[in-house]
Amino acid sequence: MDWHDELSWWQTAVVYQIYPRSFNDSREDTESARRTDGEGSVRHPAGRPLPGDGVGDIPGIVERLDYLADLGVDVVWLSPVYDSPQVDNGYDVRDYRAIDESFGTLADIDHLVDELHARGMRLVMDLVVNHTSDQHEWFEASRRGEEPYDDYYIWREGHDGGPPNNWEAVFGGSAWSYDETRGEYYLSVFSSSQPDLNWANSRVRKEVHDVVRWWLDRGVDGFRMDVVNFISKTPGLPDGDPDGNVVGSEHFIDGPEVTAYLRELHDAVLSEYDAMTVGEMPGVSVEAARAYLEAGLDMVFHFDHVNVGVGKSGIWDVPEWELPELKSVIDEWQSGLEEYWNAPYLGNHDQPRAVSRFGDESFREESATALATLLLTLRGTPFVYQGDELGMTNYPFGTPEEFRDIETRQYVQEALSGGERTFEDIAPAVRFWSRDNARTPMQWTDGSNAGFTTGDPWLPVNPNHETVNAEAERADPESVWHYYRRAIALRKAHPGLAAGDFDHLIPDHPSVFAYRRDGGRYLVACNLSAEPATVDLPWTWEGADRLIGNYPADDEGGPTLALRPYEARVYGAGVD
Ligand code: TEU
Repeated sequence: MDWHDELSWWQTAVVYQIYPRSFNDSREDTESARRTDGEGSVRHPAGRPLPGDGVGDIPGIVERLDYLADLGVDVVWLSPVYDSPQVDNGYDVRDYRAIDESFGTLADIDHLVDELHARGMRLVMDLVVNHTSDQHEWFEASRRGEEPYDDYYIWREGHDGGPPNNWEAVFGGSAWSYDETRGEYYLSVFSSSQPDLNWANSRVRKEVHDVVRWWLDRGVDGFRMDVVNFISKTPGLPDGDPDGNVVGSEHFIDGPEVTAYLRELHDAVLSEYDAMTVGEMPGVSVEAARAYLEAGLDMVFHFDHVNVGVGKSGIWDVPEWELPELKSVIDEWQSGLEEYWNAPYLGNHDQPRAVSRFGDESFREESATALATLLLTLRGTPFVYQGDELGMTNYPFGTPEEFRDIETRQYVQEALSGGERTFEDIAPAVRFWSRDNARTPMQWTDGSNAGFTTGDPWLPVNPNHETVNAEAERADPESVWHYYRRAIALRKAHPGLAAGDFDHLIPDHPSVFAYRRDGGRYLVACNLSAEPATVDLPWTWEGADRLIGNYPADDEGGPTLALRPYEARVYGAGVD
């Protein structure tokens, strides 16, 4: 069967996520430009370029497109670049039709689309429409009670001198904030500067449809939809289970109208375009995911694998987990969406670095490449997070002041507010989980600020950029970068790896993740531990070829494989 005829462009694609703030800074710091020349015009002191502003930007992305084309990725997903006060680094949108000045202009994004398309690549934007910024003009009008905006957000009277119900925000504290101007509480399930839109209001839904159409007409190729399973709330907003992890979340996750809203968005707008959609869905189950895919979404990001080992108290404990748990979660999703499509990922801008989370920093290259093998041989469309192709790791954070992320800062403040705990008590979990780990600047070179900026980077650069950087890795054929490149090329050459079925082997094995793909045409075996492991695998070894491996080949393979620490191999039988 010729898979190419069957699959849509986004099914054979490899997506690369860019966190624009941390990718590449190409723009001058206008403040320091003014400082250098008291007259306000720009002058280059003694032939030196002006320092960058320390924040990545869209022209900086354009500068690196050949790097991405060379890596072999097909689609770029940009975390939000819309106009925003940046309280949550752009996940708080002030204007959906404007670009934040720290990132560039609409002309810059048009140029980015053109340059991507010229290379046969596509652009997926982040659509953040569960909430807006509290500085969005809709919210400003809403808090003044102006029609029709008065009902664009979720406003309620207080209850017994407190908030309307017991719901908590994902970033801590009550999900309600009192607004003096309006004299009512508004709902915000992330931070108080991110008020939730009232999707029950058809005008709000129409506004979102218009935004989506506006961007598609501008030439973008799809959307990653931020927390899009949060848009429907239980009518009447009843109290949540007080023992819940995030109290009330059962009333704002996978709510009663959510699939209807997504179906409506699909039918009204998306169905007219050849666009790709992926919904980010904390707390989603396989069964709920099927309903979302039936409602017209192309893919869903679930959280079950990134939450392996996360206990009842949420993410602020260092997770303890065993490999069979991770394997079983991945199997559950691979098998459970057999009739649909998956969106595998191991890292993003909210998660620890994949090597630090699922691998081992002392086997950095081995574990980064083993994880690459896993990511790129699962069924679905894989999402590679920027820097993972270099094997970037968590940052050695020290004091609480070093963190920038609103989620981390709010947690630290809340945890220390009782006076019972010190920062050292919570530091291991904070250092492990902080979203800032994934947000340190991309490591381009071993030079100053890893070549990310000529100014002061908004977050410090990981000191390991001296060895972990794109320039050094591109010059070394044995590097993590080259392995990613080969694994991406392998996947492209074998669409059966993208679309064929997934058959889990040895599920109880404590250290080896092994599976067959595509009716047994492929065998993948990854030792995800620091100890050697020997396994017998049921597979057609006759005429089998080793397609890729992250160690030098030293045996012919099968049925008994002796795998070294974090060794990964892929075999094919009867494939070209
Ligand atoms: O993330 C949703 C989400 O659930 C995260 O808050 C996640 O659970 C947490 O960060 C884990 O530490 C999306 C965006 O990806 C995130 O960057 C935003 O902060 C959030 O929505 C609000 O828009």
